[in-house]
Formats: sequence, structure tokens, C-alpha cells
Amino acid sequence: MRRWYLVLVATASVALPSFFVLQQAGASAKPKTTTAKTTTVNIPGEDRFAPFAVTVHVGDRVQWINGDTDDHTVVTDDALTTAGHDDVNHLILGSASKGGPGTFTLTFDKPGQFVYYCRFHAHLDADHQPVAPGPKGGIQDANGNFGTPMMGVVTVEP
Ligand SMILES: [Cu+2]
Repeated sequence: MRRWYLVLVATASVALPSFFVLQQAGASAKPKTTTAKTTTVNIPGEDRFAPFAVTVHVGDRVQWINGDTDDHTVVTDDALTTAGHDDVNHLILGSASKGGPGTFTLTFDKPGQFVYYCRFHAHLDADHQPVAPGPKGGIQDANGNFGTPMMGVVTVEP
């Protein structure tokens, strides 16, 4: 009887800690229960992205919605982009175009930054100088400052 008791105690003292270790390992191996979110970037009835800068997390989506009558584009600035989706060049139709208004959605799986612009409303002139939006390639205020080209940035956090 005494021998049985010793065997039981010895078995329990070896088996129980490993049982708890397995329980903990199982708990931490569970998949994340957080759900992906969608952040909206609007294009109002003017040549800009609103908001200009958004922050999302890995697994989230960003959806661009064209609320303008004109067509616009989302084009990556590959030299500055670290969050994947290089070579994006997507037309988002305006409400005045057949098939519009358009939307465009990207899912971000990599942390970093996604820097983009609209190729219709942000470009370089013949002297390779940035040209701001406007009918004559730039609008200057009374102080000689040009406007901001149509561009934006998505920051993707881990
Ligand atoms: Cu545009």
C-alpha cells in the first residue's frame, strides 16, 4: 500500500507540471481573435484624399471611395513604400464616368508605409519639378506658395 502511494505521488509530481506547461503552450498557440478593420479614404468633390494620412494594423483594409465627378487614381510611390503593394496603378472612376463612382480596396499584410498619389493630379513638369494641382499646373497663393499635390500615406503598424 505504501509503495503504491509513493508511485502515485512520483507520477503526479512528474506529470502535473508537464500538463500545465502543455496547457499554457496550447493557450498561447491560439489564433488571434482580432478582426480586420476597414478604413475609408474619401475623395471629395475636389482633387485630394481625405484624410491625407491614415494608420492601420497588419491585416486591415483601406478602401478609397471616389465621391468626385472626375476620375482619380491610386499610384504607389515605390521609392517610399515599405508596406508592400508596389506597382499599384489603379483608376477609380468618378460619378461622371460610365461605371462610376468607383472604389478601390487594398489589404495590408506587412508593416511599413504605403505612400501614394494620383497620377492625374500630381506629376513633374518638363524641368522635373513637382507640379501642384490646378488648371495651369499649379495654384499659387498671395505668398507664392503652391498647393499640395494629390497624395496620401497609409501607415501600417504591426
Ligand atoms: Cu486625381
